[in-house]
Amino acid sequence: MSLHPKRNGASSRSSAAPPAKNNQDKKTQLEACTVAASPSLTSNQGVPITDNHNSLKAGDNGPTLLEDFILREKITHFGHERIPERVVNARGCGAHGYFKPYKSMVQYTSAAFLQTPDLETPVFVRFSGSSGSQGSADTVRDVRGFAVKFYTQKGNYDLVGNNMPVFYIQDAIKFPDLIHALKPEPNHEMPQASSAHDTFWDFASLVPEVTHMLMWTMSDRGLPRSLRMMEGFGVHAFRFINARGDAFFVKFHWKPKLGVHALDWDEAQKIAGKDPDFLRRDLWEAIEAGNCPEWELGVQIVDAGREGDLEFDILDPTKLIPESQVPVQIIGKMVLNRNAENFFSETEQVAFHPGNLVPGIDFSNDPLLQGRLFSYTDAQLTRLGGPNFNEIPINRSICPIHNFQRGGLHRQTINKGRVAYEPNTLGTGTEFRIDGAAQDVQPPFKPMDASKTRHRRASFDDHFSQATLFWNSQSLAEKDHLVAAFRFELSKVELPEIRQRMVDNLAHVDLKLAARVAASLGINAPDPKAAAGRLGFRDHKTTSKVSEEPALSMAARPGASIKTRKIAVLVADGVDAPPLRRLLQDMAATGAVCKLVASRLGSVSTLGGKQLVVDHTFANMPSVMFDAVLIPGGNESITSLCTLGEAVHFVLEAYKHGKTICALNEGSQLLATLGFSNEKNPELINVPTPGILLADARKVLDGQVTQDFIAAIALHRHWDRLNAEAVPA
Ligand code: HDE
Repeated sequence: MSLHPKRNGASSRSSAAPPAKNNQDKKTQLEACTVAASPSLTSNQGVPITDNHNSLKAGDNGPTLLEDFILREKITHFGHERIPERVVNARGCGAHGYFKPYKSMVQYTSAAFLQTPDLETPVFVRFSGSSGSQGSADTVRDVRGFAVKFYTQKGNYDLVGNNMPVFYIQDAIKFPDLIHALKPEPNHEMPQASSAHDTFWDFASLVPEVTHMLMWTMSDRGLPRSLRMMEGFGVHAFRFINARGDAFFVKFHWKPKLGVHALDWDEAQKIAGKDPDFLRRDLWEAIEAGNCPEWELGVQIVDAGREGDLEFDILDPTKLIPESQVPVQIIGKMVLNRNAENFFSETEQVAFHPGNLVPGIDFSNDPLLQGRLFSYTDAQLTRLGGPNFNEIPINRSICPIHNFQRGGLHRQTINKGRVAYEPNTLGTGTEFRIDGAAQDVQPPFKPMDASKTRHRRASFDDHFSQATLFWNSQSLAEKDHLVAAFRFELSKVELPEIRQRMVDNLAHVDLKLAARVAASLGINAPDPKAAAGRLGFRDHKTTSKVSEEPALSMAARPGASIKTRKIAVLVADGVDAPPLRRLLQDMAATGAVCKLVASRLGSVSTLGGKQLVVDHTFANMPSVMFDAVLIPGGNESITSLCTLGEAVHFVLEAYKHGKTICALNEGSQLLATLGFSNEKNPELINVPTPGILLADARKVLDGQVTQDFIAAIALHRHWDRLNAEAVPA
């Protein structure tokens, strides 16, 4: 029997037996759905497919025929659609954009993309959570990956960093242990994307070098409000090398233009259920709306040879360089302005590698970085199925590839000629030669006279002083959040001895911190001496030149703009529209995004008898999806909102999460449950409560309400609210 596709589908059957009438009708409907101009469906061999709804069978009621190559091809491809997810950082999202320097860095580096302010270098960025699987929720407590691929004229440069400036461990050999302890426990594969379980804290309490990083992950940095509001760090010391061969240590920083902001832990957990895609959706929507996120690239530069002036080892990745000691120079800007077209082809297949460097940038001997240099290519070989993953479009450099590497799984390039080696005399003159003149400038290699050793440098033994620096630099509210996070995580640990070991370690960061954490855990008060005797414990505290560092606190730098911030406007029939319209206009002018939320979709009628279109319901967009709340006036509207549990809960929750709430006239009645009602508690109306604005609608016209509202939202959250924990939401 011929396998010609024209005769392989419904048409061949139709020649044998006329199809039933309802089949014909179905076909006509389906054909009508097809856009006339679109190219016809084909198999992977380019063969037209005439029926994509019915497999080839022996008669209408018969078995499916193995010869149906259209069916086999489709099902086979489907069965192989997944590739192994990344061992760590499996859940991610990405976007395209560009990087542009503000100034030439020629003094420090010969990196071509940093030589002139006019040059735009395309980039692709992938943000990720590190502990969860591909399908885990976005807002879990975690360190976030911040990986940037620069497609420079001298080849691809990858800056594969995180949103925290330090890492858990000092040596790559501990990475598999760390990740095994962090990931779901191997017997029952629980919990997903969470460090709140015994194995993680067992490891953490036995390896005190993780303590500084724990302070970061347990802080609000572990709960970014948006990927667009997150710092990025290269973590390790790298090296800049200029055209003369001078070397400098460099630490990289990304500073978001929108400020650095976090979610509340209760909020983050709720979002994980309400919208597990919260962070990737936020990034996607911002770029689609033309609100392109921007980061500035900063560098801390230390002359090679002067690193001894720091009181810690610059090669130790559990340490940061305080910004007040070595200021961050801002050298350029990155803008993300285009979403990926296809998640799999781009975001999933992108392959980063901290060893993808360009001339002018080099690694350091940081033992964690050295291990990474091996791991990434090795991981891609399995994940992307062979050594040619550099040919996948998202991984291709923009400059031509010239070398004699050949073959391998999935090779795309058709290399011509008989010569695949160098040097040769058999070539035709078109093959590639080493261009001596273009050789990288390298700093003079220092002779190495060393014995093989597995010894760790004594200068790596200070495990606590920067954790203390971090703690000292936090605001009161940030300290409260840290304590609450440690309590939450450790309360999930079943074995009391692990909890005890951990708080004994924390006593070396700060005794008060440790005592506060221990207080809710049903264990003894922390005992620093008990920690000191344990295996692996080092406490070679250095005297820090810096005791507090403002740059480590998010609260110290709230940021001024409310661009892209989401404001929920709670409405029902009878809403007082004129002041609301004016306020909406003013807010839109600042770049904030206002959405009308009601009990049902459609529209609500205003006091004046007009209609206002509703964007969301209380159920589909709860308060955790917004940054602030506006409650317009209107007696009828407020009376019905006050009797609606969803609306009352919305406001209570927003209060609890420190969000700005502005109520116009009668709108304040919805705050009655919190004691802000002008009717129930007239004396409270003038009590200033951070971020609660009770406004006279007449004042909207003179712009005062808008100004106050904007100023309050710009503070991001009002963490210092009284009794927030007493609010039942
Ligand atoms: Fe990674 N890391 N890592 N890592 N890492 C991977 O690469 C590894 C480390 C980071 O969006 C893997 O392709 C080792 C530090 C990011 O595609 C793997 C060590 C930092 C991403 C790997 C580290 C990172 C990864 C997983 C200890 C911050 C996601 C599959 C020596 C500076 C990149 C893969 C993306 C991904 C290994 C430590 C950042 C297994 C062995 C420190 C952002 O190769």
